[in-house]
Amino acid sequence: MPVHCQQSPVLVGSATLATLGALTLYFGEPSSYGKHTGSLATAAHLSARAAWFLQELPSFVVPAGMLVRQPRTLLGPPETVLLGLFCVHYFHRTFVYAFLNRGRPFPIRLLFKGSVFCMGNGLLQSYYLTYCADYPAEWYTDLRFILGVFLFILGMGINIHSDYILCQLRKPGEIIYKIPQGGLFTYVSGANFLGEIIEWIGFALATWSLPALAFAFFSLCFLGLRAFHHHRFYHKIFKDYPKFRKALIPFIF
Ligand code: NDX
Repeated sequence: MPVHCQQSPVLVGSATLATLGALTLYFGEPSSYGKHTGSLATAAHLSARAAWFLQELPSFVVPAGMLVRQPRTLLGPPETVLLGLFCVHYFHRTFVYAFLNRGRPFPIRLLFKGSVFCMGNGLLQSYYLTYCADYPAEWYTDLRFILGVFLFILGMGINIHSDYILCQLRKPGEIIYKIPQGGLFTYVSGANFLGEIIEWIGFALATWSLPALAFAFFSLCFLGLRAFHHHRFYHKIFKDYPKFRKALIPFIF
């Protein structure tokens, strides 16, 4: 049976994402995984690799499932290409990043919440692009699409490079923290987060859609706050932490 675009789930989903972003900022507490994990003795947890794989998997499976049902042409309509970009990000996050990760064990309670979040967001973005978006053929030459895709690719490059630097800091089995060096870490403590924020702002521009704007806003709130907490953590534990380095935005903040 053909599915038709329903505006209300799109509006409710986007408003929920934006509200979660605003609540994250309002409470101002870091999510308690990684550097901000509480006592590992009291909470049930899973290895970081398994946790990131399981948590991010729905963000790939849901849109990829919708993508394979689209008609296959060399360069499909813009909505298919944009959904493809979303899948590329989450393919890397699920099948590559998760297995490079040498992080501390991840609390199962947060893993469950993270999976629900990834499922909801994957469904929202792919539902919108599959059933609601209707771009004209000229969208490929529209400045919003061109600049948005450029920012998406730039942000993804920064994010992957920075995450790779972080994942290489430890030898297998180590759980200590070191000062990240190189790439955008020269300028900011949250280089990987800055890359991801640029990526989703680019995606919002290229799709010109409410769900993508809401996700960019959520990422800005969640990752911006996380960058701020990481920066504070580094200053607390490293007396020789580079003074010049900012939290998220080079030279500014
Ligand atoms: N996952 C997005 N909130 C999150 C999981 C948790 O993809 O209920 C948001 C995502 C979820 C969260 C997700 C949504 C909100 C939730 C939350 C749980 C509770 C919360 C559901 C879904 C919630 C309310 C109440 C509002 C509803 O040991 P370690 O882990 O610290 O090791 C780290 C290592 N490392 C170092 N090693 C040595 N020396 C150092 N100095 C090191 N610094 C770091 O590097 C890790 O192994 C690795 C990376 O660590 P870190 O802390 O820099 O990044 P991390 O936060 O783990 O993110 C990893 C990547 C990164 O590229 C980031 O941009 C992306 O994932 N990400 C992460 C979170 C959300 C997100 C993207 C997005 O919103 N777009």
